[in-house]
Amino acid sequence: MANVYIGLGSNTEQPINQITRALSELSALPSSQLVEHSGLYQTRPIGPQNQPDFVNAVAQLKTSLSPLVLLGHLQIIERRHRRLRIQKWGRRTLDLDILLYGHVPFRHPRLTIPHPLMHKRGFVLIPLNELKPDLMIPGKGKVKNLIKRIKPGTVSFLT
Ligand code: A4P
Ligand code: MG
Repeated sequence: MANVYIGLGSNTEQPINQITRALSELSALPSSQLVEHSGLYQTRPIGPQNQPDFVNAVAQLKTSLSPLVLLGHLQIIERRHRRLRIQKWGRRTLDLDILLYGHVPFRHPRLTIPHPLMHKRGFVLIPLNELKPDLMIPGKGKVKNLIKRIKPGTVSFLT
């Protein structure tokens, strides 16, 4: 079983609800087990500023699904949440990103792991730090060190 971290984000149509439902859908994935998840955080948008704050969280899974099969399942969940893609980095009902899959990088036209910008983003690092501060992001460093570069006040614990 591979150890996998998934980033969850939502900023429309009752984001807390979207994330809570998505966590329970992750716990029902085949050949997988939801190990734990962070709390929910309210985060300032990165990218276009004319959109609501996001709710973000991170979940840890153990899975025997391959990276691409897992991505397929996550996209089915996104579609179930009536995910629309209107604007790059714009508002969305649900975004599910594969942050890390084991310790190995994975490169494919549809999937890049580690998620390329995760080491710079407070909305990923702060929830991840709650779960695994000593986790190493390959080539970037430990989560607990990377969070020192996050601008204070952009991520706040919700629930
Ligand atoms: N894809 C490649 N690698 C991955 C991966 N590791 N995990 C591909 C998931 N998907 C991956 O994604 C586009 C394509 O990326 C997918 O079809 C998949 O094959 P998308 O979710 O349709 O597009 P997107 O999310 O708009 O683009 P992108 O570049 O993934 O954006 P991010 O990096 O997800 O950023 N601000 C706050 N506060 N909180 C947020 O959650 N999210 C974003 C989106 C911007 N600002 C934010 C937040
Ligand atoms: Mg995405």
